[in-house]
Amino acid sequence: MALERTLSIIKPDAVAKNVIGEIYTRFEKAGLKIVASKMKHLSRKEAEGFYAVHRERPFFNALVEFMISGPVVIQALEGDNAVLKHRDLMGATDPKKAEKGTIRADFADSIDANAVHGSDSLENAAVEIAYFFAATELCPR
Ligand code: RTP
Ligand code: MG
Repeated sequence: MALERTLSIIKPDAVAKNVIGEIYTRFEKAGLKIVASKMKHLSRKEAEGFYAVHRERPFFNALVEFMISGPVVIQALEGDNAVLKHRDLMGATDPKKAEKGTIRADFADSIDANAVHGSDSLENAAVEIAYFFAATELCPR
């Protein structure tokens, strides 16, 4: 098993629903450690930069508007197979297609307001963690 880190964001809809703790508990119960954490209201520039790979997609503007509609909680998670493990906990992008018991099935309302973000590869995880956290803000245990 490979020890990995991944970037996780609790999106504005889930923060508004007051389920930060419930989502953190799922990470911890799955063996993922929170090694960095911050709450932040993203600027438009920050959200656009974070989702730059989706710039040409039809949903880009809606995605950015949604991500800046309220504060988010951003964390780096560490554990065995953290990238895939976290994606499994999240469930499919569209909550209607997400497996029962996943975060999106339980807390998301739509494909736009879908509760959480998670890095989709180890390579992207490193880039996304560095986008939000300085190396000195990571606290491996
Ligand atoms: P995320 O990046 O947020 O973890 O989500 P994901 O990998 O499951 O999905 P991705 O394809 O990376 O898309 C990023 C976010 O854009 C919104 N989206 N809307 N209307 C649409 O067809 C559509 N497709 C994607 C979702 O909010 C998705 O989380
Ligand atoms: Mg994605």
